[in-house]
Amino acid sequence: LSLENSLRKALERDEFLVYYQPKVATGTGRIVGMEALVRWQSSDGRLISPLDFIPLAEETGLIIPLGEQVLRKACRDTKQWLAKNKDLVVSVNLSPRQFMQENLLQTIMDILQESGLPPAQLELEVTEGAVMFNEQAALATLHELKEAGIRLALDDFGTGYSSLHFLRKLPLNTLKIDRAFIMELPTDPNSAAIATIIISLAQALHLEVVAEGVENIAQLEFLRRLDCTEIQGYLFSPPVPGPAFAELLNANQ
Ligand code: G
Ligand code: G
Ligand code: MN
Ligand code: NA
Repeated sequence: LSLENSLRKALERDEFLVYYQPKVATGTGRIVGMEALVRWQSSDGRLISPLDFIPLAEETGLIIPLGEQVLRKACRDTKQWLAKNKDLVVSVNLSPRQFMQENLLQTIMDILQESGLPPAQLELEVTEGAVMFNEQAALATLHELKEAGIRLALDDFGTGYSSLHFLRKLPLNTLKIDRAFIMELPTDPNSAAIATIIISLAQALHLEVVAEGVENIAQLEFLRRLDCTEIQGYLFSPPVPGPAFAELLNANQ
C-alpha cells in the first residue's frame, strides 16, 4: 500500500489525533493558549510524526481534508476548555496549500459556528512561504480572516525570508520566533543578538511574540528579561493528548 493510499484510509478511519502544546505567559507561568499539532495513530498503534506525512499530504492535496479534521477537533476541544480558562487561544497551523484554498474563510467560519468557538479564540499560524506564493491573494485572505475576528500568527520567523515587507503588510497579531534562535540562548552571542532584535521588532510593531522551543531555565530567564510575551517548549510541556492538556489546565488555575 502506498503512503498516499494509507493516508486516505487513515482519514476515513479517523486515525489523526490532535496533540496540544501549551503556550505560557513568560511573566506569570499562566497557560494562555496552545498549539494544535497533528499525529497519526496508525492501525498498529504507532504514533507517526507530521514530518513523515504532512509533505505528502501537501503534495497530494490530502492536506485539505486533513487540515479540516485538525481544525474541527481543535475548535471542539478548545470550546470545552473555555470553561477552565475563558481567554484560551488555540493556534492551528495552516499549510501553503490550505492557505491558497478557494473557500478557506467559509470553511473556517462553518467550523467555528458548528463548534461554538468564538473567532477570537482561534489563531492561525502561517509561514512567509505560504504568503510569498501569491502575495496579493494571500493579503486579501489574511484581511478577510482578520476582519472575521480570527487571530493571525507568523510562524517560524527568522528561518524563511524574514522579510520586513511582510511584517509591514500582513495584519498579524503574533510573531513566533523559530526554535533555531532559542536553542543556543543565552550563551551564543549571535543567537542572543538576533532574539533580542526580533523581540524588540515585535514590540515596536505592537505584536505579541512567542519564543518556540524553550527547553531550560537559562533560556526562560533571558526571554523574561527581554519581555518576550509568551514561551512554548519542553521546559513547560511537550505536545500532549487532549485529556493530558485538560489536566495541565486544571493544575494551572
Ligand atoms: O509536533 P511536531 O514538532 O512533530 O511537528 C512537526 C511539524 O509538523 C511542525 O513544523 C508543524 O508545524 C507541522 N505540523 C504539525 N501539525 C500540523 C498541522 O495540523 N497542519 C500543518 N500544516 N502542519 C502541522
Ligand atoms: O509549527 P512548528 O514548525 O513551529 O512546530 C513546532 C514543532 O516544535 C513541533 O514539532 C513541536 O513538537 C516541536 N517542539 C516544541 N517544543 C520544543 C522544544 O522545546 N524542543 C524541541 N526540540 N522541539 C520542540
Ligand atoms: Mn507552528
Ligand atoms: Na515554528
